[in-house]
Amino acid sequence: MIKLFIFDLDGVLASTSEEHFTAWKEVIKDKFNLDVEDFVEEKTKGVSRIESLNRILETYDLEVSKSVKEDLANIKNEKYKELISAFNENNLFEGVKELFEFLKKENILIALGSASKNGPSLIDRMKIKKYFDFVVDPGPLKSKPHPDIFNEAMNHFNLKPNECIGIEDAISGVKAIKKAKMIAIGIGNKDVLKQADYIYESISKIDYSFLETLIKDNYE
Ligand code: B16
Ligand code: MG
Repeated sequence: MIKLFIFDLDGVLASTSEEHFTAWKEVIKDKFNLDVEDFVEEKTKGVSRIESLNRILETYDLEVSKSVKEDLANIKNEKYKELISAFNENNLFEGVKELFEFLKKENILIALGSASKNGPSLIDRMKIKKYFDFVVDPGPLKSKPHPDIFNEAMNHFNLKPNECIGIEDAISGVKAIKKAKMIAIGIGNKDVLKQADYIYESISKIDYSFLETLIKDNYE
């Protein structure tokens, strides 16, 4: 029986994975006069701010000192915050509130399992904070694809992996859920999120009768 759903934020509840990548593209263009290509976006999804930067630098064989990296990460965060400064409940993806209402009716706990330090302020501004029974602080934890963020939510409620479902849009996030031995629902492209147990194009496409069955089944 499922008792907890752990939601990723960027790319699952709102479009903010795009704003994260736009901010990185601007930072790298300004610093190195280089256009980061679209295929790099997936590498930056779900991983921490500094790991996203490391992955971009690695892709283009760029080497910079630790302090320059820290500066770039800070500039990126300021740009990102500027890009989402007008975000409000209208930026929530279609079907998110309805899904939360459905889960509440089924007495399912809801946790936020985002790698983003901007997550708490964003859910506040999008007026969905009230639905969350727990918000994981990613600060001290190892970033996805490590399972720590998902384990933290599970442990907070003293649950077992087979009582939890994780919902993710990133390859690193799906890997983290599977390492935590939970059911993974992927949101996005089925050719990309191959490791997920179930894949939907978006939150609004999730089939509630299927979820009802999934919640009630016993998984070992
Ligand atoms: P911040 P998620 C992740 O959020 C983003 O996908 C990733 O691109 C970003 O680097 C990471 O949060 C850290 O975000 O810089 O705001 O702390 O997808 O796990 O909700
Ligand atoms: Mg995400």
